[in-house]
Amino acid sequence: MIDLVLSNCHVATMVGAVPYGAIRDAAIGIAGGKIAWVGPRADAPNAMVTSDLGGAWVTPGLIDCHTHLVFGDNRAPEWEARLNGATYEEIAKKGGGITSTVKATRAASDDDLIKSAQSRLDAMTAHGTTTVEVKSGYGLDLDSEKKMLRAAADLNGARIVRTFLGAHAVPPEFANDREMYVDLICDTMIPVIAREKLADAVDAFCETIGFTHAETMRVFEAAKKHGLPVKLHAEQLSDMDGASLACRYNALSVDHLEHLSDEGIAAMKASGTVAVLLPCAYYFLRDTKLPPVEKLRAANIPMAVATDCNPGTSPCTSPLLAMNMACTLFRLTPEESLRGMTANAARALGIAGQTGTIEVGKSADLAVWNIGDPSELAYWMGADLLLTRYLAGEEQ
Ligand code: DI6
Ligand code: FE
Repeated sequence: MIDLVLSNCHVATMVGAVPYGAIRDAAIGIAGGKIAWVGPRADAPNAMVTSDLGGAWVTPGLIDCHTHLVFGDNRAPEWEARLNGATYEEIAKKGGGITSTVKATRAASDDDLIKSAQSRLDAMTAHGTTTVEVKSGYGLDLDSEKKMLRAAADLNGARIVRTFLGAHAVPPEFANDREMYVDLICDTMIPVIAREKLADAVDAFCETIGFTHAETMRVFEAAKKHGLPVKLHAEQLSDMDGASLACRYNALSVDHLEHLSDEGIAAMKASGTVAVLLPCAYYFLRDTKLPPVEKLRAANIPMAVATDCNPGTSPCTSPLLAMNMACTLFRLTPEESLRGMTANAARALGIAGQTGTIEVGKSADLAVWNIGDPSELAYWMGADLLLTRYLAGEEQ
């Protein structure tokens, strides 16, 4: 029996060959929190309840597949310093940057972390997000990393996918012994986090100001040993050949990719790894090196788009703004940007069987929009286009 039919709507299923997988004048049937039927309104099944959407568009609920949503304080002063000429790397080397957020995050109570992250999540969900990936990586000791991951699980209003990012920066107390910090990640943090099921994947920051290729490999070995899939911040500020490394571990995604090489693209193609593009970080750092989108497109590599919400390089809580920037800055088409925030984002999180498209059997995670065409989602900047959301069939 169908519980609810959403009727009198246009549906961007994001499946099939027509643009947006669109079905006009459509209906969606929901049963037990899942999509049970989708098709032309004239053929819709009977249901206990029918809701008339008045000609609105329905898309899959948006999936923000790369965020650092949980953190203490913010870095507005550092941003001002950058406006006056300081670079991100200079600030990081002086103990600012990620390290200053680590200090604030360690000092924050569970409650502080949850409250501030919840208010950012509320802004995201108001723009149609139904799934958010949340990384740790501002604790950098076992207890503080666990505190972040627990805070992420306590957030309300969206499906939360958690990623352990202990290899985000070397914390100050290990500044003179990086190897010991990598030992701690591999021998203590990953085993505990895997055993206590506090994360769904392991990420690392492979970068001149982050971790070397060899250190990243050690982290991935530990993840593999403990049954956790990997992803990587790769080729953001320089080409460290991180994408190829990650693909040797069948990474779900490699993220940023401004400096991605042809070898990296070939490796991604072979391993089916998703390219996660983060145009808000590119914008906020006033970067000029564009990711090789045309080559990714030509190689048929699935591209996802995310906010990268974090206090240092992307204080962005709008998935729609990320889509707009993916188009204006990176030259994605509006359809690619929506696919990047739905179907391909689900792939980047390994949850494509559950959400990300409007297909029978998937969770009824839906966003209902006040627009005349799906391209408007990426077109308007800062507009409130969302009419309502459904999460597992429940109106939010
Ligand atoms: N790359 C980024 O853009 C963020 N983390 C990372 O590895 C920035 C994190 C920060 O500056 O706090
Ligand atoms: Fe990031």
